[in-house]
Amino acid sequence: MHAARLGWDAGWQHSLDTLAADAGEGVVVARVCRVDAGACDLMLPGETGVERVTARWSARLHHDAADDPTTVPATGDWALIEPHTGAQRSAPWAVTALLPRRTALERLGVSGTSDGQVLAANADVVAVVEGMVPDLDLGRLERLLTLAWSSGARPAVLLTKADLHPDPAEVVAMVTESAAGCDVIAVAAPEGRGLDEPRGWLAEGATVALLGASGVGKSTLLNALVGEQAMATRSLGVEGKGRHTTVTRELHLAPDGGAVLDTPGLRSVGLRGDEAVDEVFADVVDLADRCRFNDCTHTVEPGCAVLAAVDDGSLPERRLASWRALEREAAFQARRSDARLQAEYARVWKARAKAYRARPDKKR
Ligand SMILES: Nc1nc2c(ncn2[C@@H]2O[C@H](COP(=O)(O)OP(=O)(O)OP(=O)(O)O)[C@@H](O)[C@H]2O)c(=O)[nH]1
Ligand SMILES: [Mg+2]
Ligand SMILES: [Zn+2]
Repeated sequence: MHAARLGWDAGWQHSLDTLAADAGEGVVVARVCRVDAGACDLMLPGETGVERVTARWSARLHHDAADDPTTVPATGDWALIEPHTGAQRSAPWAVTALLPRRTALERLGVSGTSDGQVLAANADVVAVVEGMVPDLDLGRLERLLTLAWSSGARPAVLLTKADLHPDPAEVVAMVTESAAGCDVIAVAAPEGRGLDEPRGWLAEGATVALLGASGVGKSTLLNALVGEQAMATRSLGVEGKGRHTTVTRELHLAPDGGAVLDTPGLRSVGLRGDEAVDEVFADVVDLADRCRFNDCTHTVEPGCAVLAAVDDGSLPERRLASWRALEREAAFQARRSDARLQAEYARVWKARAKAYRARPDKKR
């Protein structure tokens, strides 16, 4: 069955049955593999293999997106599409609904509002990619890991360019301290080193999203994993700050199952406020639990276990500062965004499913 090739399983079938038990003829479910303004490319299981089609948003999707931009189809989404009435040749299909997401990798919207932007939908693994050279940025890694944990997917860290570093094992050991609870893997793309584990995730049918700054080697990894030049990578000699090689988020099928979702390097990744900062800093949170005072601010208090750990060198001061900064940012955004709006997220999905079932234009 070609649908399984795209990540379809019994859970998605159930979700489809719930949403569109009485969907009309001609309704097809397909997976979004690339998003442009107002339209997207999707992969759908066809007679002879996976077909690719283009679809525009239906009027209802446009309407919903005005209230909440996270409801716009994102790469990795499962979408219901229907033949476009008055078929435009450019896009003969219309996206009418999305299946509720299992996971969503989100960042604060670029406009600086509390609305999020979905970078990847329905990823099973979010791999934070960081280069061992020239400069491994631990603070950035912690920030991206926070998003990865909050997505609901399994987080992992891929440290690229291990072939250029004199002691990759040392880097892995250092990063492991900042990435409790997830695999930290050294990768050297030219030698094919470190690819067994990601290949294992793909073999299980997982969708793996690659997240990281520009130039760290995400598209190089994608190409190594899908075994072709699926995505252009930066050529030698054009290395430089501020240059992005990948500009779209794209989903690519791996040869033996699973899919890889490549993203453009992010310039800024603001937190939305509801992220799992504590997951990334479990070690600091553990220490804080052992402070003498419940409301310890870990600045001047006697009996502060956090400060004691910094003193004896077991907690790097940099990590404490990073935790503080991300906590502050998350708390600030949480206050800004209407807490009730967040809680209504699930309600909105439900209402949308109901509206879809009750739509007047339903074909019989
Ligand atoms: N030596 C070595 N070079 C690598 C490795 N991974 C990536 N590179 C090089 O790093 C440069 C940037 O790689 P890309 O894959 O284009 O980086 P990217 O993360 O996709 O960048 P954006 O698309 O701008 O976000 C290219 O010149 C790659 O050849 C690696 O493991 N070892
Ligand atoms: Mg790229
Ligand atoms: Zn304390």
